[in-house]
Amino acid sequence: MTSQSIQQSGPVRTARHGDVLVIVADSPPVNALGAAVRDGLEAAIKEGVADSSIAAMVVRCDGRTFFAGADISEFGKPLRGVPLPDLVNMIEASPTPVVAAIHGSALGGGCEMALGCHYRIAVPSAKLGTPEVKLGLLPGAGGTQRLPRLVGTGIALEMIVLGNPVSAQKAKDAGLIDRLAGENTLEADAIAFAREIAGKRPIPRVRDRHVEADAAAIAVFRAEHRRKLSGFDAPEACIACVAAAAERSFADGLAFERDEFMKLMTGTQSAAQRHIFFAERQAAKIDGVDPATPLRPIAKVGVIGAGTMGGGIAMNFLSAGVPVTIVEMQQEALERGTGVMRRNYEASAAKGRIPADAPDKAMALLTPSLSLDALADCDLVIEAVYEDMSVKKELFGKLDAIVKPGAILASNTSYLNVDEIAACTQRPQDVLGMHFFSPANVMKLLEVVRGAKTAPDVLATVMALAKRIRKVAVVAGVCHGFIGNRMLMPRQVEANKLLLEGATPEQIDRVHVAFGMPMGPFQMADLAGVDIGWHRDPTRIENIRDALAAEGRWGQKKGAGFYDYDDKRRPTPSPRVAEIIDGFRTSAGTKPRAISDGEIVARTLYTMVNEGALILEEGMAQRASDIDVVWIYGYGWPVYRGGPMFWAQTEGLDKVVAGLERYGFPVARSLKAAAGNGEALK
Ligand code: TC6
Repeated sequence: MTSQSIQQSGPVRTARHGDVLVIVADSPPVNALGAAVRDGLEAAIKEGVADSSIAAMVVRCDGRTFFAGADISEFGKPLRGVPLPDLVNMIEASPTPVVAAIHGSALGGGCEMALGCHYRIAVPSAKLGTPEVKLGLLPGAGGTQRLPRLVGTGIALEMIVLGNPVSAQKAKDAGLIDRLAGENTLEADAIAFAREIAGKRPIPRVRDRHVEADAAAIAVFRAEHRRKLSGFDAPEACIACVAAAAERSFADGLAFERDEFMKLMTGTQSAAQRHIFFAERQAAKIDGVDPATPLRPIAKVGVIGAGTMGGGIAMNFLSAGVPVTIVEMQQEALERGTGVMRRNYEASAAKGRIPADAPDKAMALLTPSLSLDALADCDLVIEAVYEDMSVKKELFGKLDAIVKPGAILASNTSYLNVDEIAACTQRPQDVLGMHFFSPANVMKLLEVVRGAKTAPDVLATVMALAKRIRKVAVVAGVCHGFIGNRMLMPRQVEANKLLLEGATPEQIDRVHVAFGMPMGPFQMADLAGVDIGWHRDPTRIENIRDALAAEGRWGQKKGAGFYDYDDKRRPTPSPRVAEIIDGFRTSAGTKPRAISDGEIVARTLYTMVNEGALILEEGMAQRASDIDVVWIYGYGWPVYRGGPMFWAQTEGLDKVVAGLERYGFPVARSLKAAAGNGEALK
């Protein structure tokens, strides 16, 4: 039946299809449930309820997705319009049945809205989820009370506490949706479904259901995910709410959920996690480059070097369906490298992370070669060879003569001057840095290094490509170590000085781990290899690291580094390392003193913030939040602290400045000014 009249209330309109009222929200880009949408929905539901000729209602969205959640940009601001929990309750209480018709993603408040509806139908490609926990929150519009009642404690824990969405099929199997629609016939199928259920009584309401308490499932879940969730406040609150769904009445459960939600909403963790949500999306925007800049097509990629880095880089593209030509100097190295890639894929398939046929599919897109000439028709070539300027210069000179005009040439250097590399070509406008982090097929961060002459469309193309290969990319300027490694340097220098002054590797690492870092500087050195960057002359011992390297204490791989390791790679403090450190103290005439944890924080973490401020002053990062993104995605900075620049803000910039001054560091001008004015670093 065709629609008879259309009513519009802000971003929400209604259309009558006989006795079914179809309510359509249209609020690009993702139909977030902002005040105008909520008010429009409330008005539309009221319209349907008030009209006795309406037997059922359908709620759906225009655009690319069903409601992707509450509008995060409204959080922390005064509430406008009908609150989302009230809207969901009102829909659930409607005497006229409501069907949620889902495409794209029903996330967070969007999923909770669907739970308030009486029936749910979704296209097969749809996803449903409650990712609030990733924003340091919980599903605070009744989601923690309704979801367990509908799908049981086990699946509710997975969805609410881990924040992972489920496919429409899984949702159907779990009872979260009632029916699958045709991929392209959602509205028609939803209307037909609405007619089918229109007369059914009683109207099914999730609030009326009961879920059995399942303490065992909660205990197992907690134990299984303890490590992953440690340090975060929201997961525990989510678990408590899921437990409450079984233990309390619906009304009490809702009240409990509200209290827990408000505690999280007003805490620093959620503020940090929401900051990162927007920071990540902001990072994709390039200052001074028109977002409409036409991009260069990238259909084929070349990678030079089939070592750990080159192989990992190549895998990103293969996994995204982009053919790769990989070049090595020797047949043996080429075979070893491609063998490692295949084994990595197979290990992922064995763990069920990728489909069983994915390794063959990916590897079929790979062309191994011993000749640079094989790169002639690539649209992008990424060099991942030994970190040596003369080697890179020679290589880029050769590439310039081989690779087709218009192709982009990228270096994976971690420190070297991209402008100097670009100058070895006739096309410096086509050259930039693509600094991947190891393991390159896993780590999400990509620093895209903009050279002095890099063309805007080259930069824009690589930033867009990063999204295609599911990286979080950040634009960096040309400076030693770019953003991340440059900030690592003062931390490293201070950590080593602290050892000489009286701290132990264990103490410094403990402070960093307690802060939330996955490991401390010395644990990291042992994992990466104490010999990395070592001059390889065992007679030249200038610092503790040289002494360890000279003794073959190269870290975990040798069973000894800053720590001793057993055969299961479990670390214990090393008496030998203590002896070595003592030796350095004696020869420097240093009397060890007790070092406080606070001093370690100031000297290893405040100094990073200071370096970040310098990076901003020099224009080497576009914005402070980009620096935060680098540290979250490249170095495991705890997301609930929002990255170093955000954390400095929560710590108090004046405290950071005072700490730096106390230990004699020259404070960056911008940091001092921001602290003085009570402003944020931008
Ligand atoms: C919640 O629901 C709490 C409920 C309890 C209440 C009591 N709000 O990611 P994209 C913006 S908490 C505001 O690039 P995609 C985003 O910033 C929420 N804005 O797109 C970006 O803006 P820009 C729970 C939002 O296609 C633009 O939309 N929900 C929101 O790669 C495009 O985003 C979530 O956590 C929002 N909720 O991915 C879901 N969502 O263009 C969060 C997006 O100005 N969203 N924006 O930079 C997502 O996961 C993804 O956006 C996506 C689409 C999967 C929906």
